[in-house]
Amino acid sequence: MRLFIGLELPADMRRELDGLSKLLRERSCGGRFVPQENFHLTLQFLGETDDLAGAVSAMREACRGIRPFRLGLGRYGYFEKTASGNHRVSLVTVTGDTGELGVLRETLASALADNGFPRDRSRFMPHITLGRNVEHDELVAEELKGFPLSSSMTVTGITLFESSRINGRLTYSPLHREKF
Ligand code: 2AM
Repeated sequence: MRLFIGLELPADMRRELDGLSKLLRERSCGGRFVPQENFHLTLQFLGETDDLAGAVSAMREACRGIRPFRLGLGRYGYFEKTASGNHRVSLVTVTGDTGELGVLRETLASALADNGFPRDRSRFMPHITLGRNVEHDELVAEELKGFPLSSSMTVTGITLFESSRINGRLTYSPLHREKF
């Protein structure tokens, strides 16, 4: 199965992101957009693996020293090319206790390596993906960057997701939640 570990986002935050995503759809041509229910923040992509027990054990180890922390939505941006091989990722940055988020990602990366997963050496650039290969010009990017985003959340745990197609729809199913 195709697995990744990330943060679930509260409904009000996903609604706010969907407002920005609607404007992005109006102002751009083409691209694949993430539906509101799939918005999340990826901490570690595991890829194809059946080692559920190893992933859960790494999550448990990683969360041991972590305390709840706050994150908020930053603003619209995009990467031209990402670790996942997409040519352009339209995204929203995050604000708040990003230092704590970085520590969580690091401890998770180490715990996964200790549990036999390949060490992920890619640079962590925390973001929430809105769409892939979405085309727009700089003027539109400036307008989107001005879109007001104000919701925030307390992060109290991490989630192991399975990514699969159910009736043709890309679905992220939570398999395990580890609280801290
Ligand atoms: P992205 O949003 O930055 O593209 C589930 O597929 C999540 O795992 C996506 O949000 C995606 O992050 C990330 N992902 C998918 N394929 C990946 C890959 N090959 N390498 C790294 N991350 C990947």
